[in-house]
Amino acid sequence: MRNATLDFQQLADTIKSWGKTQGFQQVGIADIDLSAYEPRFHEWLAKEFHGEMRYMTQHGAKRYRPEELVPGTIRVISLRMDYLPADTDIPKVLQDPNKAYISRYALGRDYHKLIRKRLQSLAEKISAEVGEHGYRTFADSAPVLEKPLAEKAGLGWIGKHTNLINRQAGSWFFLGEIYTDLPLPLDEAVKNHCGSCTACIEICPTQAIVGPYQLDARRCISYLTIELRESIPVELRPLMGNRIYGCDDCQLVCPWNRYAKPTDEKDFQPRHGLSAAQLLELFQWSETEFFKKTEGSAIRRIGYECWLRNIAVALGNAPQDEKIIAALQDKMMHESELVREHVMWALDRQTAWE
Ligand code: B12
Ligand code: SF4
Repeated sequence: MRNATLDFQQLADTIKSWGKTQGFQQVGIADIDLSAYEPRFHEWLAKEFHGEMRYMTQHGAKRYRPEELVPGTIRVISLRMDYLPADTDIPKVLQDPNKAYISRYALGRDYHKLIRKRLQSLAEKISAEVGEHGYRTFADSAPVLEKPLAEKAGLGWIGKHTNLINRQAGSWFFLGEIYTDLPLPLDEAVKNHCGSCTACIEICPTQAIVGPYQLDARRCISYLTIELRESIPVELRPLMGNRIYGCDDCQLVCPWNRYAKPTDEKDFQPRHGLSAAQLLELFQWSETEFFKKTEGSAIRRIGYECWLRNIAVALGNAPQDEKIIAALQDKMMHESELVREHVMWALDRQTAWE
């Protein structure tokens, strides 16, 4: 039974302070009307910007109608968790073509499980306070339009690079949600502060931001290195540089990230020296080593084949080097056709000068 004498304003304040004790930096509350975002979502799909991410086309209206995903939902509690580790010396790694750039969100433990566990604890605390209530927790784990919900909940605005930006915290954060049937008071959306800045659009190595607020995922290095399981389009490979897992360029250049604070979350700290590893060292990991060293990390999801594929592209982009040529030659007969094809491409680039 639900406690009939609830003060929902007080409950919302309490949930926000509990959210902080669970390691979230901000909590906001939105209603479930995403009708303003629905046509844009359809446009994005119609242009095929989702590429091979078929999961974006499935689930019908559930993605933009929360009450269809979880019947009874009337509010969404949206939460932000910052992930930027301190001292990872990003420019130094990005500018060293022999080093592997891994996007900063993926250096530590996989955020999906961690955030859902924290959300579950928070939801259980709410249950203990209010009695029975309907809820479900998400962290990039279901058809949920996380950025629009967070924008409505006042956590920030969707920037021109399409990530959510917060005036005090930049954009280096994850989002998570609790869908609930509690009639909590709503937070107000904040204004968009991108102004006339187009730095993210200009810096994108593959020109994936085809217009303000419009991302053609098929060109985005994050998609190419993480989501795509096939051959990387040849014309995009030279533009990827040394980015072997995800990409952060559009966030790095964003002026609002001057205000981002590094996380002290233990689980988000870099593991196995992945924040500045040598490409050659990672390329030489055996499959067993790959699975051992990526245990509990989001990187594991791409599998060993795509790991080698991505590093081969970066080695093809590195300056000519005998050691690189030897390492590539070593994998010319790899059992995976995908790996062989990217290794041959890289070898052609490495030996083009001879
Ligand atoms: C699919 C996906 C991707 C795809 C596509 C990205 C994208 N922009 O959609 C790829 C693989 C490329 C990707 C990359 C990354 N992702 Co991602 N991704 C998702 C996922 C699963 C769905 C996003 C989605 O719904 N896309 C659909 C399209 C239509 O959305 P959209 O491009 O944002 O378009 C909307 C708005 O821009 C707006 N809009 C469109 N046109 C216009 C025009 C105007 C004028 C206006 C005002 C608005 C507007 O309406 C659209 C509909 O809502 C979410 C998790 C989730 N369930 O939400 C994580 C998520 C968005 N990703 C996240 C992260 C961290 C990343 C990366 C930074 C990872 C990395 N370092 O490599 C990059 C960033 C790349 C980038 N510039 O966006 C975080 C973002 C956190 C934040 N601060 O915003 C999320 C929320 C995951 C999480 N739980 O934390 N991702
Ligand atoms: S993540 Fe990289 S490739 Fe993708 S839009 Fe941003 S700058 Fe471009």
